[in-house]
Amino acid sequence: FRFDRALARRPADSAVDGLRAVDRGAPDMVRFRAEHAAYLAALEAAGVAVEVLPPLDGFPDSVFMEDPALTFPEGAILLRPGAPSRLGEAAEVAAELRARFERVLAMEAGFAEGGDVLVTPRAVMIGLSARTDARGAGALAALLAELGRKAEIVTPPPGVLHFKTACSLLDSETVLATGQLAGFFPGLRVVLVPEGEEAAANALRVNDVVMVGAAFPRTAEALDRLGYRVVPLDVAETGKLDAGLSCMSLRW
Ligand code: CIR
Repeated sequence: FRFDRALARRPADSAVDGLRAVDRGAPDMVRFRAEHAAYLAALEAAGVAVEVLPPLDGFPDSVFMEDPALTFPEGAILLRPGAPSRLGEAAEVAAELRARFERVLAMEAGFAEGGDVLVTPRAVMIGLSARTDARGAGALAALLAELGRKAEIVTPPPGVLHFKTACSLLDSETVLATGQLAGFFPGLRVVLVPEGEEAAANALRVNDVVMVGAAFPRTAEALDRLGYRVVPLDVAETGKLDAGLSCMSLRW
């Protein structure tokens, strides 16, 4: 969770057509852009140098940079998003990563999205989902091994979009998770999000702060009591596209 750099992409006007499991209306683009800008400012305030790429109108979900690639200080991996409308996002980010990393590996089989990948000190956890299949998870595990990272493939219960929709890393020993993932993290301390605030589990630890959705005061209070420095961020419009705080940047 220590990061020096991040890469983000401005929301395209086409984000109103972004994928969502339940249609609660299109995001209001003025507010969505404001949420995105506040998020980038919070990353900068946390000590991260953020580079922002121009919007890609042909890819409504391309603001969610986390899904088509993985980044580590030692190299990057181009993924194969399982949503057909998002598969082409990997090619769009390829040159950007090659300009910033000496090693850029690329998946060639199956499907995997970055939202299904939780980096913990013990292993890089890959959750199977409607977007990440067993073949893709296996291919990704092999690429992670090339970067010297151990992978662990897990099968979360169905119903959440991505593994990290329901969990996030709080520090090297602690994970924030919904009750349904309580048993998934042997060797780590698990802080459960309060009932009714399940969406708060997509928090984002960056350097000394934990960014949490502003609509989740009980989660913020619980984390504050545990000694974390909480930065609440409005993600109301972002949430209409089933996305949260981890989704909007690649970090390394
Ligand atoms: C999608 O369905 O792909 C986007 N609307 C949301 C992606 C959220 N990304 C993430 O959780 N990593």
